[in-house]
Amino acid sequence: MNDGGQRRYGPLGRALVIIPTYNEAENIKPIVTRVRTAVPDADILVADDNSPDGTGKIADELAAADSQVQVLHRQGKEGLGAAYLAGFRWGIEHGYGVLVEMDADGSHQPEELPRLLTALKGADLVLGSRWVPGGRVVNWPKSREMISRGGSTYSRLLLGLRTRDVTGGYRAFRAETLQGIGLDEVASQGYCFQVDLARRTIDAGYHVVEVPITFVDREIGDSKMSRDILVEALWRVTAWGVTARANRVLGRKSS
Ligand SMILES: Nc1nc2c(ncn2[C@@H]2O[C@H](COP(=O)(O)OP(=O)(O)OP(=O)(O)O)[C@@H](O)[C@H]2O)c(=O)[nH]1
Ligand SMILES: [Mg+2]
Repeated sequence: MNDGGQRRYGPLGRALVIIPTYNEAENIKPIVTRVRTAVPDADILVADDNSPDGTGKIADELAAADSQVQVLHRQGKEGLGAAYLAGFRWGIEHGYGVLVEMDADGSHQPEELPRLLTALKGADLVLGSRWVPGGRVVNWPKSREMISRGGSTYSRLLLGLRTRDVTGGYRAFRAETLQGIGLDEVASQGYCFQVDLARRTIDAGYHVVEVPITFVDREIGDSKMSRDILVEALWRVTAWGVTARANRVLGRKSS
């Protein structure tokens, strides 16, 4: 992570809040309403993976009533990472300067987004962070907190990152940052998608800033966290760490 140094940052441009959804029928309307109230200038893209509970249809109704809400319908459940990649591409094609990641379940509070966007004026990527002073989690079972903290610590140590919260999914990217980190090569799907984007951004020398957030556990709907997602995260992070070390020993630049 560099410190931003003397760099000058260009104006932010229009912001697109990307909300991936899979079976979030009860959550989608409240979250869209909250985002529209908290950041009236930002547009919203719901990226729905053909949710069986009809989330996509509700999103269509919200879009029909509000020109600042759009829906990207995808064929079927392909994971959070694939939904974000499709959302990023859509946003970049449509000329947005800022791409925001936000869960649909209320864990990421839209009311905190103005603080993230203000920090992005002097950064390439802003991470909403639970593990910096001022950040916290509310109503999270101890087991989930342990997994998340452990995942962040393991990733940080193995990948040599100084960032505290590398697994969180409340983030604001400048479009140029996403264009500069090789999105076409990102294959991670679940939880480790966030680690993957963070490490690529940091390794590419971009300036990353953490802003404390209060993360609230979902109250409605089912978690998509699964054993498969955790296993994917563990093996991918381990493989990246081992490859980077091997490349260092062999004197090659890590990819
Ligand atoms: N489009 C799409 N969205 C997904 C998929 N998996 C999860 N999501 C969405 O991604 C966001 C994060 O998923 P969550 O299930 O909340 O995952 P989590 O925050 O790790 O787990 P909990 O908060 O404990 O439920 C939510 O908005 C989900 O609806 C998927 O395969 N496709
Ligand atoms: Mg969640």
